[in-house]
Amino acid sequence: MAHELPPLPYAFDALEPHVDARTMEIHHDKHHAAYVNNLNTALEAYPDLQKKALADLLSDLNAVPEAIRPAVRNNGGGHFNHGLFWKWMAANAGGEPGGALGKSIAQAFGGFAGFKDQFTKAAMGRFGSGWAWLVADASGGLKVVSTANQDTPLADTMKPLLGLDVWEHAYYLKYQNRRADYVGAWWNVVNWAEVDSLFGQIKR
Ligand code: MN3
Repeated sequence: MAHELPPLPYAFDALEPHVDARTMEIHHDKHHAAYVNNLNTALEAYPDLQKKALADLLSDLNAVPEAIRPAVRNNGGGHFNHGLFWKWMAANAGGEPGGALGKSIAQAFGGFAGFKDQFTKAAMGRFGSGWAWLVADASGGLKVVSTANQDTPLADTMKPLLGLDVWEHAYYLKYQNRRADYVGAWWNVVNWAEVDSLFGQIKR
């Protein structure tokens, strides 16, 4: 069965003014769609791999034949990361997480401000294209990490709880070279309800 582009869970302009409609349209309809198409093309001759869940493929890339491993890593990673990314944003969102998630973030990073600072540093420090992440490691501990290109934390047995796309295609139309402005504005659309839901699923 072929992988499919999930619909954006809101209108293109839902995240204005922080993330602009034109960027969302191209990002979802062109960039994410291309990852899905390229992944399906790579898997065409591998019916067994088509049946595997995407997260399973990406968690064990060494099990993917060398001939298509880079394509699966890049395009499968792109499909996986963006599928989460759309849900990590919402209109009328932002603010700070409460409950058990808020407490765990405060404990791990010395407060929400400490977390925001580490995450922003990871987003700004990623040279070229990639992602900043809040992840849970194998023992459930919270960490901030960064990956290059479309690499996912899954490959390092970490579960992504929140991720920020810092590829230029995610912000260039509105922010040009000002990644810091994009990262700063993005906090206004973070969908903490989705992060909280993922947090509830991790083993601790
Ligand atoms: Mn992207």
